[in-house]
Amino acid sequence: MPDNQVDVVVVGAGFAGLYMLHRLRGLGLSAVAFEAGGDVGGTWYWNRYPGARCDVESMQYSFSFLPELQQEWRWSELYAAQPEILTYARHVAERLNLRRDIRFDTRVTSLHFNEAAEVWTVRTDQGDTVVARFCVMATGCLSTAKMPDIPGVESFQGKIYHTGAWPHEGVDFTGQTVGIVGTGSSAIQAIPVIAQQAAHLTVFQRTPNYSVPAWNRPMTPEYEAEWKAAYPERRRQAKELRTAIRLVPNNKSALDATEAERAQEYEARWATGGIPFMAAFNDLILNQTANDTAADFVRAKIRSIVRDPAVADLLSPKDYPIGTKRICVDTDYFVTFNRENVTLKDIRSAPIEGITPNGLRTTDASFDLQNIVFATGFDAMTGTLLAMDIRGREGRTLREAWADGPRTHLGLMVAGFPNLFTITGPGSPSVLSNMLVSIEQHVDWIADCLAYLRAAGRATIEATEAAQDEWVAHVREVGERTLYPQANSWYMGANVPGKPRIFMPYIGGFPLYTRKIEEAAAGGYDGFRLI
Ligand code: N01
Repeated sequence: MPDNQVDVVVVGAGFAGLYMLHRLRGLGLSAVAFEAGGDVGGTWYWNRYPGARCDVESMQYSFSFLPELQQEWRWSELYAAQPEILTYARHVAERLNLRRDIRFDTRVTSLHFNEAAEVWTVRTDQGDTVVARFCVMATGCLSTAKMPDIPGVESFQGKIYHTGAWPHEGVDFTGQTVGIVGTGSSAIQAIPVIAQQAAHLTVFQRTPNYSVPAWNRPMTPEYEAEWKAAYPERRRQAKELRTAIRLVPNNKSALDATEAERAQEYEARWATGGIPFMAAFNDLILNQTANDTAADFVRAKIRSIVRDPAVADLLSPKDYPIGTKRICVDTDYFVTFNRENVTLKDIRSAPIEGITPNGLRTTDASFDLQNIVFATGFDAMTGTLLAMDIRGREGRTLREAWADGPRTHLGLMVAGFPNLFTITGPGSPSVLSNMLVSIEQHVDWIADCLAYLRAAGRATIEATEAAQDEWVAHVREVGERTLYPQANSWYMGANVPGKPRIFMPYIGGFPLYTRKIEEAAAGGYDGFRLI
């Protein structure tokens, strides 16, 4: 093929892009991946803030497709820190010899479908123009960092950082004053570490978050051996659960338990820590009264850890159900507020007015700061896709197609955009699941689909409008049966002004979703038009 023609363009070289490239090679298809970063790793390339680590256990937050890889690789901690996960991604790229097909420091700017030739023309900010039959968007769900629009930023004489685009050389806050804006998962990990370094840390909090301890610890040889001996079985068990994370669910309603039983269950889960806390009962995200019991438990824990009752009260979420914003998992978060050098500032009652040359001003006070860290999150799930000029049939843009919120069929394809696939797209379990499991699932589905098209002599595949309408309605209906829509979360697009307020991921659970996408494929790609 000429240099500028490939079978498949992959956008992104995080875990999704890496595995996609590997599968494409196996199919004998030519492919090139474009990656905006200077190396592989995606999320783990950009999010280098102090304390960054995964909150899914490493034995599970890892690829399963290569049995030798999962046997050989050794994680040093229960929850690996960012540098180790990045090293793992690099190892995968090298072991599978993937780098030769990746163009780094290259951002895709546009993808246009040519209806006559049935190909995509892909352009990049480095001047590349590549023609491909298929495009796979391996662009991640949390890859467009969101800086709030605060007046005066340009006047600030100190340093400004965003957790999602942290300097590679690291930052030394020793002896300095630091302000951090935001109290989501990123901030909750960064705050305890920055507090140990900085002379003084001020935390600007708009909405408090529920957080459960990680109890992170070094990996023991016994725990590692136990997992490795049973890997295939444990991976299979994980896929039978809603989140595709292997944990022990309790199939009982919180309301069928006595107060003492509830207390015992929550205490036990607090003591083991992490995301499994939300599996304490089967109705925590479905029933407000059930949810209140878990929320009350966490609020009581906050009161028991934080010495100043006024600070504890401020740190206690009150106006949304637990778990409806992503549950946070921390190491020493609440106890950090007992430190002399940490101040919590409530910016719900006194919002930030502006950044000044020397710091930050709220409606009721001024703060002298040498550094401001924005831990303000991402334009999640759609931001990265919509930042590119994607045009399908009749020149229709993805922006137009998604003007009222993202619309996909099965989170895998968009009607009107033939041969363009999304990995962990909106409308799939994605961010509600173990991302590595969902990534492998989508990559395998797409690879199998491409093999099918070739065998069947078809040039294009496209979601039908009718199937997409039905799927979008189903995703919405299932979402509305839960408590999720009650929170101003990034799941709902609520953190980006003007973004349609829609619950974007699919909450039907990994097993049900698996059944649906497998049935579609087995039925000759039901809900898709093959030409
Ligand atoms: O972002 P967030 P994140 N003025 O959107 C506040 C994954 N993750 O980077 O809630 C003032 O959750 C905002 O306040 P509010 C995980 O899925 C995983 O922390 O909108 N404040 C909120 O407190 C996670 O959910 C891991 O009122 C503003 C914070 O900034 C997702 O990434 C680690 C503001 C943003 O929280 C995103 O997490 C890290 C403004 N203008 C992240 N705008 C692990 O695996 C926003 N905020 C452990």
